[in-house]
Amino acid sequence: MKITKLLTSVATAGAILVSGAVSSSASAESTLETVKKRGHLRCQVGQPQPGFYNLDSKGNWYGSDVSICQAVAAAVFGDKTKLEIQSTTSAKRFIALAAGDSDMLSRTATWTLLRDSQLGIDFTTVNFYDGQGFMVRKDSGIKSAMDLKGAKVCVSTGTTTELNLADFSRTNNLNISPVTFEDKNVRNQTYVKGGCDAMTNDKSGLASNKAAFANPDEHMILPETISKEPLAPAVRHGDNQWADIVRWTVNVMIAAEENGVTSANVDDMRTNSKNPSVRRMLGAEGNLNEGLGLSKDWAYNIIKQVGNYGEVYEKYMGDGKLGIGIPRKGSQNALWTKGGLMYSPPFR
Ligand SMILES: N[C@@H](CCC(=O)N[C@@H](CS)C(=O)NCC(=O)O)C(=O)O
Repeated sequence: MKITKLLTSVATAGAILVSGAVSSSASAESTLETVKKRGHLRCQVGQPQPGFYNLDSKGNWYGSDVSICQAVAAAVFGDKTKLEIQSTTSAKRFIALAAGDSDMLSRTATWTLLRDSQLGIDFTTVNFYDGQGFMVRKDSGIKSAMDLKGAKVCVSTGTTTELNLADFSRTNNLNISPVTFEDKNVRNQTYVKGGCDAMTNDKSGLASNKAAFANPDEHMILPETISKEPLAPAVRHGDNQWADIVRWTVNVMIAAEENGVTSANVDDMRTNSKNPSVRRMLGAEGNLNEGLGLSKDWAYNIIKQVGNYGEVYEKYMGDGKLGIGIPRKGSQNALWTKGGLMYSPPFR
């Protein structure tokens, strides 16, 4: 009988209340079995915002983090639409995942030691390297984060953002007053209406928030990056096979880009590629699918239905019609072959 911690209250990285314990036996149904029986994947994202997770006029979700949800559904069911998206605030996300409301979380969550080891969840692999920044109104005259002495700064609660802001203020003797919000829409409105001198968030989040403002040109993101925010999909602690499925789904998207496999050419690649690694990944040879408990065409389905990492980045994070214009070239989110940090372990 294995004992796992059940968390009833989580204050991101502050006080963690661990109440009692629940037992789970080795014979308990695996997440993969539960998901298959249910007939769809439950995937948690954040409150709608451009780039990561957003809603179209028909109520359909799209975005880079939504694409990871779709990719896991494609891997498990061969159908990216076998998916229920759940939208949760930053403050509630980890409790909801640990409690079993969703099968995975794909929503701008920073991988930290405390979250990985004390909240009943596990991070899989980084799908976006970010860092925290500040946004101000252009007419404020503020040009640097060091100008924020005594400033009121709008920030979401239950985030690393809130904690980093306190560290930054203390380290630099800035005496910043945080103004905290659970609902990011109220946070944004308060900032836009002048209730705060600045707003802080992951820089990609700031670009996303700014893109959704009525007058984005009136705002600017300050040059400083005050933290490391490796954003990674997470799963509930204790089911290694399920963690492998989510981790290798992201790896497929990265490896596909590295090897020039796209949603447009994946059929041709599966039949004609001479690259052994690509052949193994696409199930044309070998049995790499078996340990994951997935069919031979799991990776093919991900790429065919969702696309590789670069395709998804361009569409939602880059200069695509729905994108939020975050340059990838020269950034940490470029492939390792182009000087970035996006790197998949080998398909063998
Ligand atoms: N990466 C940070 C920030 C989390 C976060 O989701 N921040 C932004 C998104 S970039 C936000 O506006 N969150 C509100 C929401 O989506 O509900 C963390 O993991 O704590």
